[in-house]
Amino acid sequence: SVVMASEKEAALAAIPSDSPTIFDKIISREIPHHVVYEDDKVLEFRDIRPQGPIHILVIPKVKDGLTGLSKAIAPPNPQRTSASEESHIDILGRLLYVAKLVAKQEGLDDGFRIVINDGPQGCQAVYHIHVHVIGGRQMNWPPG
Ligand code: IU
Repeated sequence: SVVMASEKEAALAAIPSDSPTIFDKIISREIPHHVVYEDDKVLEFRDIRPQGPIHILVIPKVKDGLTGLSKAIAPPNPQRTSASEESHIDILGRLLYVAKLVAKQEGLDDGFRIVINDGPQGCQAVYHIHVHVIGGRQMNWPPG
């Protein structure tokens, strides 16, 4: 695959679709990543391009059409995409709950940042919903 200069470039080049992503290969252990938490529904692993001393991604093991938080289609190549629906409320809540568990596990007692990038303008590069947990340094506002 192409090495992208920045996450923004990767996000703008990504085509939103419901196809399998690299995260499926992380779930199946086809591509090794540093897993920090796993249960029957959720996997958490260290981001390969950490934006802080701690940077963990929280993903559902079964995507179930949940490419991202909202629908995002990139013309002129709109493949089918799905988006969060009421049936996803349980997994959406679980992602935040286990994000908090791992933040505690990582010793982020003074706080941390939770991010969900959504769609091209939100800088989403991988269309398998994921929650970023970033910590270990002072955050700023507004985000870039
Ligand atoms: P985004 O919210 O879709 O932009 O986040 C995708 C993240 O996935 C990004 O922070 C990447 O560094 C990270 N990542 C990864 O950890 N391992 C990979 O093999 C790939 C991306 I590709």
